[in-house]
Amino acid sequence: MKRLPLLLAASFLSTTIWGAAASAQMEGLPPATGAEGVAPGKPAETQLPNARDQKPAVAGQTRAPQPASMPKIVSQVVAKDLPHLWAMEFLPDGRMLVTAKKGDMHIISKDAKAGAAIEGVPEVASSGQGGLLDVALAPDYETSGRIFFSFSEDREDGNGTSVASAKLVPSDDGSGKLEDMKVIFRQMPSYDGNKHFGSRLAFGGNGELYVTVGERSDNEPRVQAQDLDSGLGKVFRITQDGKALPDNPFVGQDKALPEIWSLGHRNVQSSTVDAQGRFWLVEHGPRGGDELNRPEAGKNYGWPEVTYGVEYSGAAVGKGITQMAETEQPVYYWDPVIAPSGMAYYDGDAIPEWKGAFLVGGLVSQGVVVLHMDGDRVKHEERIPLEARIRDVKVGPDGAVYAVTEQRGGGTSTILKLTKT
Ligand SMILES: [Ca+2]
Ligand SMILES: [Ca+2]
Repeated sequence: MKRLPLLLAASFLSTTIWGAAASAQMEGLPPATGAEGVAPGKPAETQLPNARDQKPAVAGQTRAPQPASMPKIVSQVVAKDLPHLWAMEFLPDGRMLVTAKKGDMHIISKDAKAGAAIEGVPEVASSGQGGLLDVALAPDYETSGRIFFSFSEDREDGNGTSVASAKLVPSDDGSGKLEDMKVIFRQMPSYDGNKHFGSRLAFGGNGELYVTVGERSDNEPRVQAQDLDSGLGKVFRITQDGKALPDNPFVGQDKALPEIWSLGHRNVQSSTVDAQGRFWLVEHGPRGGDELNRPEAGKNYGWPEVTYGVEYSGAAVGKGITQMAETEQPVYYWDPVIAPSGMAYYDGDAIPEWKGAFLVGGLVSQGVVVLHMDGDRVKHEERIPLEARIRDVKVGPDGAVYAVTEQRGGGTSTILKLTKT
């Protein structure tokens, strides 16, 4: 049986999740308390913005101060030398289910070994930013065994993000297979490109599935983020069979896709729900302009007509407009970008300072961004530097935070465990 080379490199694996921990040395960084060299009460971001003349629409919409007191956080390597991962979820028994960008899915055992690739995963288009992307467990996974996953799919007329559902049947040897696999939803139209596929999957409080995608990046497709007859640059809200919810905002409207929940999004690789079951996301902006949003039914989040930040060339995006009455302001934005991927709502007890905060992975900021909320506004932004691109973030059943790293251009991934000292 094929096994991935995988080294166990931590002795601090919680026995509640991982069973008896093997003895091995700890790897990680010295404890971190917020952004390096930045005093509490000051914004973690110290670099100049790319768009120097842009101003936030409301106070506290960017560069929120760090909290007055921050926990000391240590990171330990839970598993390393994994293939290039994209997403991770905890199974109810404490094992991890991971997706690898090139198209494999694995279960990682409690002693940190990755099982052989799970059978039955469809072909994925893994060039550029494509691949096997997010995975989510059905709300009734414990009885149904069903999982949902997103991937970039080769099609006759290009490619696009698709969502599939299957029953995961683990096997005794640490692998497993997918049964009754079906593609339940396809983002349309297809496009011949390899950028901005999104995507994340999150279930709302009533079992509805929120699917985030991208607008395919290039100038020609990206303007479709504003078009209701296009699936580019949207959030979709669908049933577990891939159908539009009957109370979606554009159901019954001429030339509008009924699955659309909100529009005007760029490329969304971070989403989660809060304690009330409300859906939140963080989207990749242009150069400057990553955004935290709580998308509401039928609302327009602006891209590419209204945005913070500038083009990668330094030119204005469109007319350089940051506010317009018809579009929603982000709850919060970053310039320069963090490059968000992965998001979790912290409802654990192990790090009490983070209770009710959002945790966001940063590819460019190379760590976890902690957003402390005051109602629906960001009150404090804290950063946990990890010296690695963070692709996904999850809260474990032990209340620790788990971060999935990646290396640019492929390479391997590591899973880090963050705990309070
Ligand atoms: Ca996920
Ligand atoms: Ca926006």
